[in-house]
Amino acid sequence: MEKRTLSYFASDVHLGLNVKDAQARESRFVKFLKDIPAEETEALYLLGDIWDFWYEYRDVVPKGYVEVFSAISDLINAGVKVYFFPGNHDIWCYHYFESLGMIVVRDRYMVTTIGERTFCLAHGDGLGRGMLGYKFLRAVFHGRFFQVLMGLVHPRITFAIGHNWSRRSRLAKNYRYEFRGKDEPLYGWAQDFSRQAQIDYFIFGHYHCHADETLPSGARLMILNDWIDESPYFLFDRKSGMVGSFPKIEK
Ligand SMILES: [Mn+2]
Repeated sequence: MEKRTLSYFASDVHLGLNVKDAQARESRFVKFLKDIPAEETEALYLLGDIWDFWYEYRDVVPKGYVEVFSAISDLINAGVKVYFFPGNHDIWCYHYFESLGMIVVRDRYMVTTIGERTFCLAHGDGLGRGMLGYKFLRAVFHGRFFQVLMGLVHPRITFAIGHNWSRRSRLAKNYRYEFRGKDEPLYGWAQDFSRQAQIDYFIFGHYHCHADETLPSGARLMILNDWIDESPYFLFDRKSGMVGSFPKIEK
């Protein structure tokens, strides 16, 4: 009997974002990683925007986050699979995360079976109808041409642009999103998807709010909140199913 039965899901820690207590947020994330019981855990899914701005060059990576990388590395060495889904803030990772042993998922979403349940996992940006301007930008940012061009720019400029962009983001202005349920394009996307494929759980980040809805198909759509004010994660146990969200969220 496999003794690793736990899977953890977290997203949108936005490490490096200078909002509220950034250092305390990083410490909370390190504590979360260290508290994962490695011998009982099969996987940790980091569903995007773990960094507020990540840009790596072929031979140069952003400094800092030593404890984060060390905690992730400890989990990997203890046999936990650590998946990293680049979000819209940390898409510019190339080889560094893989070199640490993380499994980087570059597809828009990943379908996987854990125990007897099927999961569809993604950061969640650019899924659903509309958002054509956004999808275009996303394709440009992910494209080779843009990446080669950016690689020629001095880090001081790249990071100035990145941090300026992040200061202007809605998050920095303490904007709170309300998930609009069935009016949300993502909701429609998940509903359509689960008509073609048997999915038990959709888990996404990106929206910076908590949501937990049952779709007409019967699938459960769960959205992870960000780490600005708390340290949210979902936990699935092969033995007992979806244990739910932590900290407990009142509906
Ligand atoms: Mn985010």
